Amino acid sequence: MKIAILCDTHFGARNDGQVFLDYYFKFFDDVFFPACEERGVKTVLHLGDLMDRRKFVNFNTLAQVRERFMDRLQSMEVHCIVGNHDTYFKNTNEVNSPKELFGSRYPDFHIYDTPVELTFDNTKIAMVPWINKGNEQESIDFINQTDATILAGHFELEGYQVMRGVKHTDGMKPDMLQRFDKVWSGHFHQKHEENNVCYFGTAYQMTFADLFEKKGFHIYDTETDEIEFVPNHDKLFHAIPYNDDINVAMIDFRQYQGRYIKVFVHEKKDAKKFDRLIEKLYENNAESVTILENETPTSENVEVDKDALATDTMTLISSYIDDVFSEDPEECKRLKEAFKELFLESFDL
Ligand SMILES: [Mn+2]
Repeated sequence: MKIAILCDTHFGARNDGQVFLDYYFKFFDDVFFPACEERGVKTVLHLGDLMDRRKFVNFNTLAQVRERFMDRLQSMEVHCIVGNHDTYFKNTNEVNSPKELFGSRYPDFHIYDTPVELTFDNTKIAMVPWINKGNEQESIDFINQTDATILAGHFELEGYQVMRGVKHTDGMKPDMLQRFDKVWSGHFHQKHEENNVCYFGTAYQMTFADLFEKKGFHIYDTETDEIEFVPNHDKLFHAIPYNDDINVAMIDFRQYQGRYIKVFVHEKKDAKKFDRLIEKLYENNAESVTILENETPTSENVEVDKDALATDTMTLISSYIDDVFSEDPEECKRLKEAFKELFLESFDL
């Protein structure tokens, strides 16, 4: 049988922005549901972070998620674990938005806030929701004793990429997951794979940092043990490199409607031509246009380069804490943990 895998849908992201929500649903309308129908997929795994906001829900977002996502999934059996964005408290998964919002309304939408083993044909998959202080031991015991060959979760694993080029320096050690044939995870939003661990990434762009990332979703076939990647080519974020050779008349501006654009200017002697380009973008209702002078779009400058700062910033903070609280190692430890948590939260995974 074929099983579709989703994760990190983050409905309601960017302050419940309608542009984002429409763009997310477009993936489901144009890519996800048609691809599932074509392949006869009747089962879906969701690896956490269904909703974006941890504490509240915007009812306009909720109404649309029901109508344009949940209602359409009703012909399928869905197994959803909770992610860090789905839980109200930091130290327990017990109060979580999927259960509160959708729990009893959708009988075939199963929500797990504790670990579970599921069997599809002859394939056993162990599913582990977000690991926090309260359920850490229980989760580890479960991982150590399950005889499932595939482990799926919302893992924060050391050595994997928080953002492209930035490795997470703390968290769970991947060694303890070595014995599984495959480890599948949500949480880190860039699609990447190393050893037996695969982070699927978000199915669509979430920030400008996704400009050069491959987006889409995956379908696992229990018979062949193979994973198919179904690409989503629709982009919310675009880079336009500008120099005076550009032929404005040849550009199809309709693709930029409702989209976020960064124009990277290399050379601009022909001010008229440049103005025409910018005017055309606004005429075609680009959602946002940002002009960057003397720049080339690279994976480094498409977004403020938080990542290069990442390790350095934490090292800096840590050594400051060490200096100031050198007499109180307990306090040092507590502060470092609190800062790290805040820092990671700023990435909004
Ligand atoms: Mn996430």
